[in-house]
Amino acid sequence: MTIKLHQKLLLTGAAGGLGKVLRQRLKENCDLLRLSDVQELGSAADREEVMLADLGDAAAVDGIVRGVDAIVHLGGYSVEGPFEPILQANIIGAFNLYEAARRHGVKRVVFASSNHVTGFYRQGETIDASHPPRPDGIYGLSKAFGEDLSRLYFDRYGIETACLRIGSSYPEPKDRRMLATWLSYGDLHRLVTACLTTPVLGHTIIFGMSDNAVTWWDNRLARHVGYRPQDSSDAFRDAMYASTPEPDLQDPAVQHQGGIFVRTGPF
Ligand code: NAI
Ligand code: 15L
Repeated sequence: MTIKLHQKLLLTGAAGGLGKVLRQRLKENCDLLRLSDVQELGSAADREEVMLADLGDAAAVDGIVRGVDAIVHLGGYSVEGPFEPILQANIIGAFNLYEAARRHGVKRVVFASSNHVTGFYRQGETIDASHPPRPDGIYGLSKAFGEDLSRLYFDRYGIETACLRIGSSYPEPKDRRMLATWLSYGDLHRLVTACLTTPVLGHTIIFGMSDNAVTWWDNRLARHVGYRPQDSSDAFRDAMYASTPEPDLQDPAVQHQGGIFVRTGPF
């Protein structure tokens, strides 16, 4: 993947699990990769810039956005938790980012949303981007805000966004649920690259999953993105079934797509 549509790319959340993965790979997609996080990022390597910023700090966010062509926004509170830090990082942080993008003329954003925007759908249902959000907690709600915010900034200002409803992106699936939700790191990079390079992105919601045999999500409304997963959780299936107990079908975490998130949280 060597298409270079963007000269200067901003990667937020660069110190996180997925940020570290994309830090290496996204250099193929740009001339200069600006890395940002509230945590230490180490020194800048060749074709990198490092700028620390708290997403809740509007002036700091303005600084990291100034001068870039596109943004991959991974930064934020990434699990269920108390309202205040989620408010700062995911809600105020997303607002600060889009306001800065508007001021500085950035035209494309890839936003790490989450499957927890729709976590209260049942595991026996197949949903697509036209299904209404059913957040499974404060975290999912904050990502639903980010999706709506990005739609507003597309409708008013023409800033294109791909909202990636990422399933579970890890080296391999960790439990039975993740056989359906798994997104390999290779497919994560393919997905982000497709969103950065497709000629017309518009405002798109796309589920971030590999080519898993069992799936609850249908990406038919995002074909224009041109994302083709090349990995699959299927190779992990037999070992997963052999090493994990039969699920309790009365457990809400087993019944719903969001898994344990549907019964985790501060309330
Ligand atoms: P992570 O928690 O490892 O990384 C998030 C990064 O955001 C951290 O480095 C953290 O320091 C930074 N951050 C948090 N609050 C911040 C603030 N106020 N200002 C600046 N930076 C801040 O999460 P991970 O797994 O790398 O996920 C990346 C993104 O993808 C997150 O937005 C997460 O919600 C989303 N996502 C990840 C999934 C996964 O399977 N890993 C699944 C669904 C969504
Ligand atoms: C997410 O949104 C979280 O960031 C990640 O930690 C995983 O728990 C993932 O969803 C999932 O649903 O497996």
